[in-house]
Amino acid sequence: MNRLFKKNLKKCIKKSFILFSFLCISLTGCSKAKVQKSVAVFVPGIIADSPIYSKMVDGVKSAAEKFNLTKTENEKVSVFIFEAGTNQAEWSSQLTALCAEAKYDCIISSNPSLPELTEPLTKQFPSQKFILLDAMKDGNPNIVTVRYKQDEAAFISGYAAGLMSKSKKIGLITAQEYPVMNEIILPNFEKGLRAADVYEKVDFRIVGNWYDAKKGAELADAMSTSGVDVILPICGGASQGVITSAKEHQTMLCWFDSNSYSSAPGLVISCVSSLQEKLAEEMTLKYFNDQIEWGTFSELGMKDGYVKLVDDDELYINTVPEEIRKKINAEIENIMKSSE
Ligand code: RBF
Repeated sequence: MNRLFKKNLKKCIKKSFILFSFLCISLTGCSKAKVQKSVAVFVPGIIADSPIYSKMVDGVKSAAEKFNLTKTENEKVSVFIFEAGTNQAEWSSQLTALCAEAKYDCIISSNPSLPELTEPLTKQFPSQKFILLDAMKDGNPNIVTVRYKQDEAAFISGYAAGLMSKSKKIGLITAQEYPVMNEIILPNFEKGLRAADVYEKVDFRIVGNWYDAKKGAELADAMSTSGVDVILPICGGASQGVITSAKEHQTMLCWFDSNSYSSAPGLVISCVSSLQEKLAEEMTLKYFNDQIEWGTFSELGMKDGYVKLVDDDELYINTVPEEIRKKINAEIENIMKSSE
């Protein structure tokens, strides 16, 4: 009886030991996964010729490099870049596949269509987090969004275009129609024109995609031939065609997202840049340091320093007369004051 008891006790201890070891392994496994954060950057389009995307990628990479500097091998974070391409019909399934891999704790992306694509995924994959830039969505505890005050960028671009135009005919070439374009960028561009006493309707044309430079050039050619002398292109890679056409017709250009004065020296009259690289780096570092306020939405503009007219470039100073630059600066100051 005593021997049987001892034998059972031994068996029991052995089983408990195995169970205990298993628990230890799983717990260290879990805590290791928690320490080593891994993010994926989902580029909804192609990086080339879309500064809003290249800046996002650079910002996230830079955040990981900075974070890893002070970390041990076990704590280092990793970044995976996924360039989804221009077929928007595929983005949803590509995102689902990224979530299903369960390799990336957080997916970082940028453009206003992302909240709609990612919301359903937060139900399907409840631990998946999303940082979405240039987008708006609040109230979902798995998503944080930040967007730029595109109304300010569009207003200043329109104001500069209106002051510089001689024909008082202005064009806007967009890749596609989307709510931020139709409800914010176009109306505020027109508002800027009116502030410069230009009342003619904007010649608004659509490429149909974010890459067709030939179509971009055709639309810009047609505009210039009809008397338009300033064009704002917001069409990603298709803008390259707009630049070629502008050089041919000596048409002036306004620019969004980045400093592009050198792409057509003497013709680019304004570059209103968004500080997407800085924002991407800051948000990614916040994520690595567990400081994100999930479920929130914020909007950043000129006053916050995230939307900026590049006014210290020699090409800007040489192309836009001083009196016009002063008027533009005065409007920027008004914007800063009114957002206090
Ligand atoms: N902007 C780009 O520069 N390149 C793109 O490929 C691009 N793709 C977009 C796709 C969709 C569905 C939407 C709604 C916007 C896209 N944008 C793109 C526009 C971008 O979000 C932003 O409005 C502009 O870059 C102006 O700041």
